Amino acid sequence: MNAFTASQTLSTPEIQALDSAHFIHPFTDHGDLATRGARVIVKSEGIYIWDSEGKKLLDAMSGLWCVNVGYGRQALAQAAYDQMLTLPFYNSFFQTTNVPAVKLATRLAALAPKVGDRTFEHVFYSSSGSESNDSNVRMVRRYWDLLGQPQRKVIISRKNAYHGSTMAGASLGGMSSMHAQGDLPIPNITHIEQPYFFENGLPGESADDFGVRAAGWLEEKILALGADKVAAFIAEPIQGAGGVIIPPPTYWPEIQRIVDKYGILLISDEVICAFGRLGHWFAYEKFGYKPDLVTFAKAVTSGYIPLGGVMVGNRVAQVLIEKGGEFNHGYTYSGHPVACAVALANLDVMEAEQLPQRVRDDIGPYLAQCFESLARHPLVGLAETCGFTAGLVLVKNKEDKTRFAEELGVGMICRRHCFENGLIMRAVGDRMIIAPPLTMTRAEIDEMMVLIQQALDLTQQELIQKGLI
Ligand code: PXG
Repeated sequence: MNAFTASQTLSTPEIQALDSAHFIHPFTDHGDLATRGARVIVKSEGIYIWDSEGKKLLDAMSGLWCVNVGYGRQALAQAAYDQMLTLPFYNSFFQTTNVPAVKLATRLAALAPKVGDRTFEHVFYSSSGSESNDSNVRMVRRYWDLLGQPQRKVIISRKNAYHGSTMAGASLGGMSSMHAQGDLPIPNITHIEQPYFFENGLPGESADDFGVRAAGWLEEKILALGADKVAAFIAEPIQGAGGVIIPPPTYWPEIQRIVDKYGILLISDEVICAFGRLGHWFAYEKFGYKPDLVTFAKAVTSGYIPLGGVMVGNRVAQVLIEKGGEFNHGYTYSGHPVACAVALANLDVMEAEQLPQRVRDDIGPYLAQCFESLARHPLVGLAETCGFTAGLVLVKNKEDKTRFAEELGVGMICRRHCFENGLIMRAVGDRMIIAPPLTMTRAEIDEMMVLIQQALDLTQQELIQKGLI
């Protein structure tokens, strides 16, 4: 294909051919993509996106758990424009700082609630969730070195967790398909089983009992390793990419008891769960636990520009700052002024429209009610919500909850019907999940529910035609 000018209009097949020739996508089988051509997304507004063929889609995944304030917000674009003209970039390495980074750190410190004796007065910036979790590994190791316990190196995580895609992020994550490529995890990272009651609960066991038992796997692992070798435990408040896995209410209090007992650090990876998704600015508040480090990214700017970071709690900050000397870690874009300016505008919108409260008191409970009705669908074995995210499990037999064979790819069939019918919903195996913009009205939720219901009906029809149910 010849070179083209930036303003030249390209047809969809031309874009697809160039995409296939030059763009390596994340997590993509390119041989397969080349045969069908990538879907080209060209514009957006509110809760909708449009592809290059003019197809309108209701985006129930907020981009990728990002666009909490919805698409098309002038204030965020204006903040980026103004900041680019004033100071598009300067680093914060050599005893310099910039105004948006300072304002945002102050603002985030004010938004992160104090729990017990934990306060969050400090922020470390990166540009993504993955980088933030790499920083967490560096900070945790530095913390224990400074306290004279360098043997405390092991970080415990969970299977089916997602903590990013860099070497440390993918190692912390518990996705076996990622570990299988590239000799992961790196040393001193280990995983326990996830708190997934639907899959791992025993016959007759209550969800509450399961929650305590699942947290107990952490204590077993600590004892097997030797408590003096364990540096930290990292977990998502609810697992997002793993399929919106919501732990029973007894899980987090028991985890807190265990980390306290052995003095290990607790990292709450809130890349998906913070900024209103679960009805609070930060999700640890909802579950009432006391993290030492809180990872954030995505919705801090509603995805309008890359920004991530870590809220550093007082326990770690005191050691790093008071005993630390120079911490030899940081990124060119730590505290990027444009990203921080957009984040400030985004937080203004969230505050003005009270989005966390809206999720907690209005649209979250309404979504829960809608999902209760969805649970009656013959294909649905479980439907659950937490704040403004939800998951449902497609089952072959509703009575005994028999699952479909994995190779049938029933989740992907449902996802195809969603797309063809104008809805973006994500499939994680046979768990169908959503995390829509927090600006959705009740009428828009109703519209989404109709599309979900239709996709389930169409999936059911296809499975009947194929003789699979
Ligand atoms: N932690 C958590 C909890 C995440 O969800 C990351 C870290 C990594 O963030 P970055 O910005 O480096 O991508 C994430 C990212 C999915 C999906 O399919 C989810 C994520 C990323 C890509 C796909 O649900 N979450």
